[in-house]
Amino acid sequence: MASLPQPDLASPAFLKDLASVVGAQHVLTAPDDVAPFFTDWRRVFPGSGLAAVRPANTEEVSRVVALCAQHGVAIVPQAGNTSLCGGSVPRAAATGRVAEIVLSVARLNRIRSMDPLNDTMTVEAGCILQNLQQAADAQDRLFPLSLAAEGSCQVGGNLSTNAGGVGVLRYGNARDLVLGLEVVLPDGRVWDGLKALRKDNTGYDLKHLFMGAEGTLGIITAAVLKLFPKPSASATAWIAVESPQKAVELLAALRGLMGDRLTAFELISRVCLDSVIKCKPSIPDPLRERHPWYVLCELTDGGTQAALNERAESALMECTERGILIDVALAQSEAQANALWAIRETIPEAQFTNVKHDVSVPVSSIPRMVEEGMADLARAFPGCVGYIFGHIGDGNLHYNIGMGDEAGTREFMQNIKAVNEIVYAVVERLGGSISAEHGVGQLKRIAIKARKPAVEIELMQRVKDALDPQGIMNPGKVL
Ligand code: FAD
Ligand code: 2HG
Ligand code: ZN
Repeated sequence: MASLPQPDLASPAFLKDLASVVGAQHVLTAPDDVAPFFTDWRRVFPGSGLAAVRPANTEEVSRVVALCAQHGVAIVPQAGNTSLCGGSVPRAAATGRVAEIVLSVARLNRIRSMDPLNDTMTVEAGCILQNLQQAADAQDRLFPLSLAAEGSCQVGGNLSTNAGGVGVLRYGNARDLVLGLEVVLPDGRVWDGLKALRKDNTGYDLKHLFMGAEGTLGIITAAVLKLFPKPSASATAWIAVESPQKAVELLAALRGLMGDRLTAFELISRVCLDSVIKCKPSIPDPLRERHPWYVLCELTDGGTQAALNERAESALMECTERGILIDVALAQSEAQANALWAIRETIPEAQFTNVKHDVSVPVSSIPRMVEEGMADLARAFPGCVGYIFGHIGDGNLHYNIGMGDEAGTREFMQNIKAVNEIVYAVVERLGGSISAEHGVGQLKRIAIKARKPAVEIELMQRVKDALDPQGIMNPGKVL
């Protein structure tokens, strides 16, 4: 295992050298300036470090990394800083003797090229996801990665976490949307792998090492992303179901009836809807009656809106007749569809405080995950509440646990380890994963070590040591 570097801590010469590369105004050290870079989105992993450094381009990233390698200073790559597992911030000073900087890629925010005929765009790591969706749209194309943080997360972070989101069912995870990468390696060299090819079998597919590596192997500075035809019609439905079992049956039925048109399929529990309405009282309940579970579903197609509406209505009617769903509201306008999606996108904000999990199990095991997990939790913590929702089309549940009120939940959070153990045990029993999309970061590194086969951890460590022998890339994350 690589030993952590012995840095010449906060050497003024080092900071001066950094300033000579990126400009003094882009080496932030004042407490107020660094605070947004050293604290995570949920403010549960406060960290500390030498500086936040903001290079403007790949060459500057390369020179900053080379300087860090020379001085033995660790680097925390950061994009939009929306990580939910403490991956994007330095660790607390208490954890060590390691000097760390945050290297923000936010200024690498150019779209280098668009090639609509090749259905690709080459973009820099600091581009905000929503800006990329809009740029694709302007070319009459779709970039399908979509998540509630899209207004602030950046594509370098999306690729480094292999983000999921609401379009995975049809378009895959972030790594499925990439053809090529440019990466600054831990010694400062640049790997130009910006190929825009759909077929290239010339050896190991190295780009996949860096995607999902959470900044532990190098810094992604640019990527060639895949574009897709822009759907001309979309139908959004808010559907009440009796149970997660019925939701899974509905998924199978709609896939059968609608095929690939089924683009998003999100489970939302009633307690989640209640928490959203509490957080934003202007949000209306889409259906008149209360129901225990809902599915937010989106269908997209290339034909006319009328043709898709007709298909969607007939499929939903059939599911009602077959007793799979209880009630449904089909959006009649874009504004209504947006209002339904606003409910879904508000959930993370409404669920700011609780014990979060982003687990996955085979889709067929979703009902058992909900029932058995909640039964085990209720035995250990009577009165606990499952704020359960998520991307069940991908077998991915956000299995967030709290008490009925904020004060109780805050106290309950002291049991985080015991709660995790219970949830992870059910996940393991069902052949699942303890992190389907948010990644490992600081939060789950001990947990994955205990759960993955020893040989898998050893292979991961060997890859890490081969690429980052000094151990300067995002230490204390993932491994
Ligand atoms: P950051 O948080 O800055 O970084 C994430 C990780 O990547 C860190 O380990 C960091 O060190 C590393 N990293 C960042 N940039 C680089 C780079 N250029 N090179 C190498 N490593 C780098 N995630 C999902 O998968 N699906 C969701 O639906 C989803 N919804 C979310 C909703 C909200 C409201 C929030 C706050 C988060 C959500 N997330 C979701 C988690 C998070 O947004 C995603 O993981 C996102 O992809 C992170 O992007 P970011 O730009 O914020 O990266
Ligand atoms: C989502 O799907 C995110 O909205 C966040 O992955 C999940 O807040 C959460 O628990
Ligand atoms: Zn999610």
